[in-house]
Amino acid sequence: MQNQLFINGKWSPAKSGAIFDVVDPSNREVFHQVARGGAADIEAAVAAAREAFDNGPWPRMSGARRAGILRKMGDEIAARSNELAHLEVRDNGKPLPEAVWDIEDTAGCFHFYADLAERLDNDAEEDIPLPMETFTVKAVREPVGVAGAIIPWNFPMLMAAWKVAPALAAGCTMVLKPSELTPLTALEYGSIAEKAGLPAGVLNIVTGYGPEAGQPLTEHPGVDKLAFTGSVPTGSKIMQAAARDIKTISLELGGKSPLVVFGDVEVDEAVEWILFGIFWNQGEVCSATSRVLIEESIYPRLMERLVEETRKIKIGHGLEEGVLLGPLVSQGQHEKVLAAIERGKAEGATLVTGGGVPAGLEQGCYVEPTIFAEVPTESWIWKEEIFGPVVCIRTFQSEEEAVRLANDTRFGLGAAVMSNDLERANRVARAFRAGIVWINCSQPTFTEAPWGGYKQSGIGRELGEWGLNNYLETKQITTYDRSAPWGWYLRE
Ligand code: TXE
Repeated sequence: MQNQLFINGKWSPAKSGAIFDVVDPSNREVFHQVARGGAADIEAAVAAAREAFDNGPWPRMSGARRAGILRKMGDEIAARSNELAHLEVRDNGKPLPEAVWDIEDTAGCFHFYADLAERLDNDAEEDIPLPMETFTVKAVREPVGVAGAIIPWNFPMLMAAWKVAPALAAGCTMVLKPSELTPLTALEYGSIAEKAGLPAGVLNIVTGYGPEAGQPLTEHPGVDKLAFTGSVPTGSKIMQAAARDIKTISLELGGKSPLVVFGDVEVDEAVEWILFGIFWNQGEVCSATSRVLIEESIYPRLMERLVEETRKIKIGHGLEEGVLLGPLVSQGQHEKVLAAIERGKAEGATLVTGGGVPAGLEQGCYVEPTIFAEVPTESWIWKEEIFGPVVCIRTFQSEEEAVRLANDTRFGLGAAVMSNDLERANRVARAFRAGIVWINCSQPTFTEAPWGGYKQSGIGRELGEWGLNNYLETKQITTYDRSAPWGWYLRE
């Protein structure tokens, strides 16, 4: 387990010498300590990234050569998947099979962007057709410069990959600041980069707290682009910091995503996706379908099965066989989710099941899978992101009412609809004001497809070609055909 900062290809303690604790959420015990980076470390990391961008080989080498190194990084992640998944369970709490998915997706993300880096050798220049022959114009795509990436704790290694892989593919250099709650797998990128032969200074990693390490990164004039995944209030601060120097930004923020279930679906099919939509990764998922709208005709039967299956969910340590719900990431998140449950009760929502700390698991940050029904639309729990295993349910009578309730939110990240009538499902999918829409499922995510939100859920799209474009500038190069007549001032 690494515990130092990775700057300019070297491991070093924080300049202040400070460290912070890494806590296992399954028992609240400190099991490691890492460097507590601050403004001086960010200064060194940005200087290294700046030098690597302005004078180093990385932005200047062919896409194919960058692809070779990205592929090696992906291969190394895949080769270490078991060890990295175990580290993720210890740091974040999630069940091992879900951590294994994360690491497989992380390796896949590096392989995907390796292919796109290679394609850039042909795609980076495009001739723009003009209605005249006096000029020829090319659009040329170039790396945006030094990227600052600030990532959250819910998918620590994967959320970093969504930024590191496309940024490196584009030819950017970067400074990565992981969440203080889950710094361990992010630090492993340092040794992965070393092994793959990534030039020094291209990827720098500074662990530390948001205000101490994150903020100086967002405010640094040497950073050209900021990429952030996290909460809306922090996203807003990052946007303000970016505004001062007109940095490009991409933001992936929170959500309160709806899942609309029409009465014509099989009850058990709906139960499966409702459960997966809110309880995988302990509900600590930005796109979790945390508001479920059920057509009245199917409601009693569906609720009965939903409650029955929810009560069967095995809660426990992420390494225990068969566990589907691990502890929440931290003491703070645990308190936040339990407080939200109390608030829901006080606001008049009906607590159908769960709502507390599971018996026998008091030593960790565990919360029972919780269902609220008849949740008032004006209540806090209906409107705000809880980011835990808590689902809010209401009924609806018509398609129009379902769409109106689904869209009545300041967020717009995900939305899902289930119906046997695909025409209706597609109509509703298009009526949703959200960036990611699922039909007859909830949550499946693909490296190839665009990911991001409408409204307060963010700005820009990650993954796929969109993710690469986040890290590219477009330059226009216009060439004058000197044999053609011109002369504005120097006329004959
Ligand atoms: O988020 P923050 P927190 C939501 C979720 C959760 C809530 C709070 O509802 O309960 O946010 O979680 C860094 N300048 N999501 O406090 O603050 C911080 O160090 C620069 C949704 O963990 O957004 C961390 O690396 N950086 C989400 C990152 O921002 C700053 C995932 C995220 O932390 C900073 C996580 C500052 N001033 C939480 N302050 C999603 N969309 O997936 C903090 N940071």
